[in-house]
Amino acid sequence: MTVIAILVSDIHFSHNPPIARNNEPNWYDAMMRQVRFLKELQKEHDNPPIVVAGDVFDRWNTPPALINRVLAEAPTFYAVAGQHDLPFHSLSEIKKSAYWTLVEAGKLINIPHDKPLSIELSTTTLFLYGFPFGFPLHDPEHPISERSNSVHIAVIHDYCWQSGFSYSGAPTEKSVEEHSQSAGNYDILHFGDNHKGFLKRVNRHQIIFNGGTFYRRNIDEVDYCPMVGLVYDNSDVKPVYVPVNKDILSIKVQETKSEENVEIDNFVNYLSKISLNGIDIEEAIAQYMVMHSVSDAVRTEITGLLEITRHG
Ligand SMILES: [Mn+2]
Repeated sequence: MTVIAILVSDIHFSHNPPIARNNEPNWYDAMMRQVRFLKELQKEHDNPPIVVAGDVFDRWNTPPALINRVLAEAPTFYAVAGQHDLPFHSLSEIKKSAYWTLVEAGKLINIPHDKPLSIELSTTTLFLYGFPFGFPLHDPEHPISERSNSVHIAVIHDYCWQSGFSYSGAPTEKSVEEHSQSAGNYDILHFGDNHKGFLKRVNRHQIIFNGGTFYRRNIDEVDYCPMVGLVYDNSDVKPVYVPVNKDILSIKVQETKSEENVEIDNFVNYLSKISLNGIDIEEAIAQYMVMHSVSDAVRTEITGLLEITRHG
């Protein structure tokens, strides 16, 4: 059997580390460890396409520093946009996004939502059907009649509910069964959005692969092992667990603020509240220093600054 695709969900490349990953010496390097794993996995299986079911970036306006790192180190991949990739969750704004920078650079091939994208592979033809955030899943317009030598995957960014793999209060009407009923024609439904990954077989011939988060971002994921899915040419899917033994997961210890920081915070807060119309700023500051017990160091600093502005 030949591997014809690697399925990945919810990468959420982010400039800042999530709080639980705050003690990583270098968050970009930590992210790139798993990118390297993905590249090696791809090479091992003779370079099948990598397919991402949305939320490539954590924010649509990711800074160039991270975009450049992704451009330099990530393999080329296929994807649909998740809500995190889109300005104001709006697909019509997609061309303003970091996601689209990758498209323009040829790093990311956007799977269209109006027609399937076909990829000729040595043993089969792979068809990808795009359902980015906000586009409800449905069966293909032209029924898939000839099943031999082709594998059909719907790539969807929408919540897929499954008992035991959902947060409490998650929309249960978007269950595996509901999704499968509205799109029973595809061989595989590849979901993004629900960060708890699972793989489920329904109706004998269809596989639901909800990849889950690619990185461990929360402290409650301490026992979670991220996975990707290997798709075989008989349309079977097998999970591969991502090595995370080098991850540093920790609860951020809130640093106690030094007394001076608290004073400055209070002062800035005070200044932001007073209306400067008709009030002499110097007078307002002097009043503040009388009313509050401002330390000598801060008083000297402020008086010094006022002196400078006066002689401007
Ligand atoms: Mn997500």
